[in-house]
Parts: sequence; structure tokens; C-alpha cells
Amino acid sequence: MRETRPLTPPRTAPVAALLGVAVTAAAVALAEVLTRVGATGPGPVAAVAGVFIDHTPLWLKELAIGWFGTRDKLALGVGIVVVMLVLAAAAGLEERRRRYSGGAVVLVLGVVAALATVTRPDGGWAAAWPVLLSAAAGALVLVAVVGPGEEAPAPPAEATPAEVPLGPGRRQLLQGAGVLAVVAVLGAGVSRVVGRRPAGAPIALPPPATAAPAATGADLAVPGLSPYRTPNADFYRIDTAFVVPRVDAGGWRLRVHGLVDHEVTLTLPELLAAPLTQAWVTLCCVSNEVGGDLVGNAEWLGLPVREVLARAGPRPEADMVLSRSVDGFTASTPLEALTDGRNALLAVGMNGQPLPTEHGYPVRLVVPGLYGFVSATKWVSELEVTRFADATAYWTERGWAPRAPVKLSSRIDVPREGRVLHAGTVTVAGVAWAQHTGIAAVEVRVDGGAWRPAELATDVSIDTWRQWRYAWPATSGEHTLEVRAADRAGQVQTGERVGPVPDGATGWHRVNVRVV
Ligand SMILES: Nc1nc2c(c(=O)[nH]1)N[C@H]1C(S)=C(S)[C@@H](COP(=O)(O)O)O[C@H]1N2
Ligand SMILES: [Mo]
Repeated sequence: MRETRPLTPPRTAPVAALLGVAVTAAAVALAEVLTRVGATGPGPVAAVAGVFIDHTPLWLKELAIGWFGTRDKLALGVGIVVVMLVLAAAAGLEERRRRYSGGAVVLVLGVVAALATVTRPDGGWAAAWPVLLSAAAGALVLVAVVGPGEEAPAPPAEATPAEVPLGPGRRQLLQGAGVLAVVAVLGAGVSRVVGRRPAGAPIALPPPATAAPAATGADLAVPGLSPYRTPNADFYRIDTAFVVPRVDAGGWRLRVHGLVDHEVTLTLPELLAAPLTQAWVTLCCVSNEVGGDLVGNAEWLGLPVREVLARAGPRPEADMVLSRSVDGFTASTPLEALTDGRNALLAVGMNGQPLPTEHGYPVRLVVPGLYGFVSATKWVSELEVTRFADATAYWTERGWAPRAPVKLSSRIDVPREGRVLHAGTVTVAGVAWAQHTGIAAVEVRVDGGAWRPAELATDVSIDTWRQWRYAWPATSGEHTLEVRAADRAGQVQTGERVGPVPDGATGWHRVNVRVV
């Protein structure tokens, strides 16, 4: 009997790369499961995405929104996974070339991800250990399954191929692959279940003490025209959260502090027991391009912010409230906009429902007249009364304006760009908004001709958009339709084209159609 020395056969390059990918994927899955089970903070993917989002330069962010729109998070997630897979394959190849070097790559990736979790507002050191542990496990497994990469000797001459022992190399590979597959599947399953956990008992919304006006006549019901009320499911979503914060309603607190006479802490039962206001408010994003869809209108229910501020007593020198979210996002809102009597709300309800998780459950801010990034903090947890001279908000630190009132805007919803229409009377329709000033008139012009007045829907509130329509006698040929609005302060919408940075886009929305 000949002595057989167990040797790991060398992995081919594709197998080594695949092993790198499998091991790393399993390690990431394990880290995600451990962080979810322990509720220690963000998982490594979310943490890396968060760091990336917070450090994205303005031009890249605009480019990403331009390319992917509100699917920019998905695009980032896919990007991170692709980069991770490439690095993982490289780690496998590296391990094949030199023992322990691929393991070291996996370990370094783990340390980088762990540091990302440490720096997140919802993270900290507690969130780092599952990542480090999983990376260390991944590194060890990679070293074990890729093996030393020694050349296997030629089978001994007297042994028939059937007698070549199935060395620990191949067995390890099979076992390793099996373990990793199980871990990955379990990981995906558990994180799905745990991740879907509802944030808490659903809030029972009390009836409003002050009801919103009825929206009779606000909807012209033109097919293709945005409805006056944007359903929650269709409401645009913009935020920096890669994973939507799940706030436990029972543990929710609002801390009001800073330049105040008394610090105030508000709980959800206290908020719900106070007299609540119901109000129509159109919310829009500063990143909305001319003709864009980052705007929506809802019937909100909430406590006027001025009530809470009055309990705290802002000092005379204060001129700004820096609202903070559980995820670290901040917005700078002029104190005046929160105290001048308008419907600035700590909102708990949206169109008769508790806030959807992605729109700020359990409590968010809504302030008529200001772009969302300087007012509409979701998952709000703090109001710091301060001064514009002393504090800056999330987007101000990234090149956007500290103050940003909504700019007078209008949009053509129908007909859509590039449509082919029949000659005759064509209904042109859309929306116009000038929150907290109100829309006074809308005009349409064809092919740069004279401006003609459009018919307006009933004005429900100066804080919301207003539908309009225009009966256009369309003749055959190529035509360009344009719209502009005038507000109740006598201002006419400017045709000057300006991009969203730093405080909102301007220009007339234009639609090209062909009439046959
Ligand atoms: N916590 C948090 N709140 C936030 C943001 C954010 O990134 N994080 N984005 C703001 C911006 S830029 C806008 S336009 C509105 C959008 O609110 P919505 O997603 O409910 O439409 O939320 C605001 N509140
Ligand atoms: Mo925004």
C-alpha cells in the first residue's frame, strides 16, 4: 500500500474567483442577519451606502437623479453589490496566487464596512462587531476552501484513476460550498422576516379638531391629469435613507431644545391627545426639474409646530429651527415659517392613514411654502431652536441653499411629450403651484404665440397646487405648447431656465406634439 499525502488540488482561476464571490456573499449575508437579529444598527450594505450617499458630490447626485430618478437607491445598491462581487472575485484569485492574501482582502473589506457602520447615526460600535465577525469567518473559510494552491503530484503510476483518493481538498470545497449556501439562504430568509417586522402598533388617528376644507371642484377629472389628491402609494419619495428607518411608535420622542426657555419632550400619546389640524399641503422637492414629477398633494393631519414651540419658548435671538431625523438628516427652517400661523405640522396622518414608513412614520414635518429639504423632515426626532448664523443643515453642507421657499411653477400633464393627436379641440391640462401664496392665473401659448388664459379648478387652499385646462383648437402640423402661471402676489412665472441647484429650478414647461 502506497502512502497518500492529502494535497489540495490547485483551483482553476474561475473556481477560485467563484469561491471568492460565494464566500464573500455568505459573509455579507451573515453580517446582515446578525445585525438584524441583534438590532445593533444598519447592516454593512446600508452603512456603506449611507456613507456613499452622504459623501456624494452634488454633480454626481444630480447625475444619479437624472439617470435613475427616484430609483437612485436601487441603482446604488446594485452598484455596491457589483463592486463587492468584483472585489470578492479578486480576493479568490489572490488567495489562489498567494496563501492568506485573499483572506486578507476579505478582512480589509470587512474592516472598511465595519468602520462605515460605526460612523452612521443609527450605528456605532455595537453595529461593527457582527460585520467584523462575519468578515473574519469569511476570510478563514476562503483560505480553507481555496487552499494552498500547491501543484498536485501526478497520480502514482500504479494507481488507476478510480483509486485516486478524494482528498480533503475537494471534500472541503464541497462542504464549504454547502455551508456557505445554507448560510446565504438562511441569511436571506431571516433578514426578510426580521426586516419586515412592523415598526410598532398602528397609530389610531384621532379626528381633527380643525378640519381641512372640502376639495369639491378641485378635480377637473381630465384623463391623464394628476389627481388633486395624490394617493399615498403614488406620492414621490425622496430621502437619503438607503434603508427606510423603522421607528417604534411607542418609543418615539420629540426633543425641543436649543435657544428655548424650557426644553420640551413630546411623546406620541401626548401628540395624539392634543387638538390636531387637518390641512391640504402640496409638497415638492427642490430637485424637481421643470415638468418633473417630484411634487404631490396630500391631506395631512398633525399638531401645529407652533404649539410645541410655544411650550418651549424660543429666545428672541433665534431665527431658525434645525429639525433632525433619527437617521441624522437635518433641515433648516426659518422660525417664522413655523410660528406665523400657517399650517406647519408635526404630521402623523397622510390622506387619512398613519404616515407610510417611507414617508416618515410615525411623525414628520410638513411646512407649506418651503421645499422639502428645508422643512419636511421625516422620522423627526428633534427640533433644535437656533440661528442661521450658527448651524447648517444636511443639504446646505452639500452646496444647497440654507433657505428655500418654493418657486412659482406650472406643468403640462396632458398631452404628453411626443404625442400624435387628431386635429380639432384638444384638452391641454396640468397643475400649477405657489405654496402659501396661491395660484391666481394660468396661461398657455402655442408655438410662441400669444398667451391665452386657461380655466382654473376651484382654489381649495393657497398651500396646494391648482389644476387648469385649456381647450386648444389644434390644426395639423408640429406644435409646441407652453404654460406659465401667476401667483396671488402678482408675480408672473419667469421663463428663465435655471437648474435645481441651489434653491430650485425655473422656466416654462414645454411639450411638443404632432397633430394629424
Ligand atoms: N429624514 C429625512 N427627511 C427628509 C429627507 C431626507 O433625506 N431624510 N428628504 C427631504 C426632501 S429633500 C424632500 S423633497 C421630502 C420628500 O418627502 P416625501 O419622500 O414624503 O415625498 O422629504 C424631506 N425629508
Ligand atoms: Mo427634496
